[in-house]
Amino acid sequence: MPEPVVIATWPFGKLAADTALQLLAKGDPALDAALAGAQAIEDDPTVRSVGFGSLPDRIGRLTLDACVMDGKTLGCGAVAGVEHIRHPAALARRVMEKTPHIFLVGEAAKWFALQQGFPLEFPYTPEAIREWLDKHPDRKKEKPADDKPAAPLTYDSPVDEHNHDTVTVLARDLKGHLGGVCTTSGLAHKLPGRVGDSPIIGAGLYVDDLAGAAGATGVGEEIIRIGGSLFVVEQMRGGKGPQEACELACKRVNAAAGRRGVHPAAVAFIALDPKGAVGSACTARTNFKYAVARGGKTELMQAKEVPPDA
Ligand code: SD4
Repeated sequence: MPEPVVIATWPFGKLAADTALQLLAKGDPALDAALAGAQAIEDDPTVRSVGFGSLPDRIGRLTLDACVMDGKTLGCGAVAGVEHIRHPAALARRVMEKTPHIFLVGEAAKWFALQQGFPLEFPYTPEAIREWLDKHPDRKKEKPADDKPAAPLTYDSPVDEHNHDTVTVLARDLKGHLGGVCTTSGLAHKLPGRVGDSPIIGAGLYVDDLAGAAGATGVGEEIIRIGGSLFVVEQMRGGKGPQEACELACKRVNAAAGRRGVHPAAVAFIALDPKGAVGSACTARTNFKYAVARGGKTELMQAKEVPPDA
């Protein structure tokens, strides 16, 4: 019988991996287990980049993105830019199961959530608001200095590249099927309306029982640019192992940055193949750690960095 395996991004992914492994051991399907793992992180208010308690965008609105994918059927669902919903990954799953579509966004995704019985919530925590205000000192003032109108929003200033801790959870169940979930609040201080890789099937996540599963974290623009997770899965379909597949994706990110004459952004990939082997790699100075759960225990691993000249 196939051994259950989970791989999840970042040290906080340990909770996701533990949670998912327990369910897999009872015989739950891979997607159910991955979703429960991801939801444990969405509910953790100390994680400021996923679900409840995340950091808002540039104008102070907290919007969430997520997607799910079932490796047996290639069923998938996604939501982006959703406000006031605590569990966007579960909502993405409803899109997969209850609609003929794959991707719902913004207000309409929220209406769908309400129609599906999800509660409307106010997922802001005092800690997240305080941290947000520290980056936006002008917003602390009751009125702008000298009564001048506040400066308008600019569209060119950088986002916070250091808050990039999406949780992606990939799981293999006792039947050998694969499932994956990716959920995030996106880059902190992002422009309103900005969507990263995380809810995009093929960018933040891709899962196919016949080839493997992959997920991404980091600066989503660079992951979308190379079609990151699908790229990793297609490498595995072509015979590469999960480790090499992730390293090749990082090389793609590096090469794409080189073509634009910029330094590669912080990006990381995780992968799980149909036999249960795992791999991970990241671009230089990303310092990416991930959790792997199997055989009743969960370990934190350090991903191999792929320098620009590799
Ligand atoms: C995004 N990839 O929205 C996400 C951000 C993130 O770890 O935190 N990734 O670009």
